[in-house]
Amino acid sequence: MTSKTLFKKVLVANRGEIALRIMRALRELGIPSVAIYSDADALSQHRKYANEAIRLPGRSSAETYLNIPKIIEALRVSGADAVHPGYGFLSENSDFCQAVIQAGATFIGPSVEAMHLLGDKVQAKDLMRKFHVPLVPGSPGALQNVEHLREVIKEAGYPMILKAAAGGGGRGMRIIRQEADIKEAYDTCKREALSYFGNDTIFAERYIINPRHIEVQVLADGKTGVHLFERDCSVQRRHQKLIEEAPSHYLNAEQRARLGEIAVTAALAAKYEGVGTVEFICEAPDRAYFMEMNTRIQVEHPVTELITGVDLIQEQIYVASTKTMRLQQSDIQLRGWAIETRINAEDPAQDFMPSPGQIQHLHLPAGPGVRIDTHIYQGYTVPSEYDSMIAKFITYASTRDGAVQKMRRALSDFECEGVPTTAKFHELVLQHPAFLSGEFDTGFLQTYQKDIEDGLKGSSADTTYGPILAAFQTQTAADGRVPNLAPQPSTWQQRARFEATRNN
Ligand code: MV4
Repeated sequence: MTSKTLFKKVLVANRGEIALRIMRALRELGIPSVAIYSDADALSQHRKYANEAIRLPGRSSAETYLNIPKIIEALRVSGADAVHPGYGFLSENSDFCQAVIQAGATFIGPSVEAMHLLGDKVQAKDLMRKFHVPLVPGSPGALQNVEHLREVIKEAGYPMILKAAAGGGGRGMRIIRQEADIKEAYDTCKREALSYFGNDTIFAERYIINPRHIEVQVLADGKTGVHLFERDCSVQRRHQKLIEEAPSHYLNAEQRARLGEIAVTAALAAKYEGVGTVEFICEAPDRAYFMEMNTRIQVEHPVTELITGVDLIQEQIYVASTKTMRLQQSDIQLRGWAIETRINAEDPAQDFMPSPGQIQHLHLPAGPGVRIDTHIYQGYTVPSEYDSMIAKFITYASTRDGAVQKMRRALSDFECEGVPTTAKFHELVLQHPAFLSGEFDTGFLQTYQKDIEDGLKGSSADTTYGPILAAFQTQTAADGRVPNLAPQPSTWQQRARFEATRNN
């Protein structure tokens, strides 16, 4: 594939679907992989798939996938020359990056300096301001004290939002709607920033009500960079993304190109190396503001892979090992539409309570335009120790309607017994008129919570929005017929019932 030498062996410091995804890319590149696995993951696929596997004693994240000394020891034992951190766990921890380098290996990600800088939202915004990357209006640097905050509000008005400089992902934010909120919000935000992130630096921004969350995928080598268009992640619940799609229905081609350029500017400002994501909130298609830059491969990277045909993990490994890029902007074309739903072992009818346990029966969807990234198998026990995501369903078609149709088909083909999942919830969202219209923002689930809850409570997914849905389908089906998407009864369930009777 190339005359440049790639890594000789890579340790994957993660678990679950992303560990498998990375090991598959390594295998394609001819690079042996090393797994690390906890006692809770002794029967996991990532352990089996790797060329070598090293046990990290313990079950909790703290004892295993978050334990820097244990992972560095595994790195030494394995002789790997690079570490892929995946997402979550230590992927954005600059101390881990430093420790990997200290051990003589390469961290597959940006430099310690870039990670450190971008991890501090105040520093990151100061840098972006210098490069004319648009920021939320009325957002100065760190707040010195509550008087400083009062002055800022006198200028910018209400509502305002307070965030922790070391935060991200929405934890510890405080909204200020009136003067009476100021003192309490300031004190609470500062206290929570210290206890959650070990750093009490906080900053203020004008609060944008129900923005769209649009993020741009970038790839850079420190000197040059490209963007791979955007993902729209507006369907989220309590800062957890549930559905992502690419491209965004919200942007036209000109706005898309402009946002891509801004994202590349942001990456180059940080001398960024590797794959990264520049997060924006949008209050209008031509008013997108930089929020933060994530220095990892993200959960939702497959939607970008499907619309561009680029294997982001392979490119990430390529850039990390050769320090050069083999793609330029003109190599990257947007084609079609992709949607991802995150299947979590959670019960949507019980406020998304995690539902670990054994998968008694499993049938995964497949077929054209359907990609399933997962580590689960029939008989697998979903451990209670880690994140509850058990699969990602990603569908691809030439149009948004086509990708939605495929996703609804995939979700209804899915059979998973023994562990409640969020699949049914996704079916309800994917037939909601507001989702189908594409006209929604981060307030979607709050606004339509009742519709979805009613759907979960019994009335079948197919009848919930029956009349509106039928109208939509009649409008969109090319031949004017209303397709029957009602889930078919599971033949497995019928067979199981039959066998149970027979064995009695
Ligand atoms: C905001 C905002 C409104 N105005 N900042 C939440 C996660 C973090 N990355 C940024 N977040 C927000 N920042 C200003 N100035 C609204 C949110 C927000 C949000 C952002 C993206 C996706 C979902 C969200 C849900 C609620 C709030």
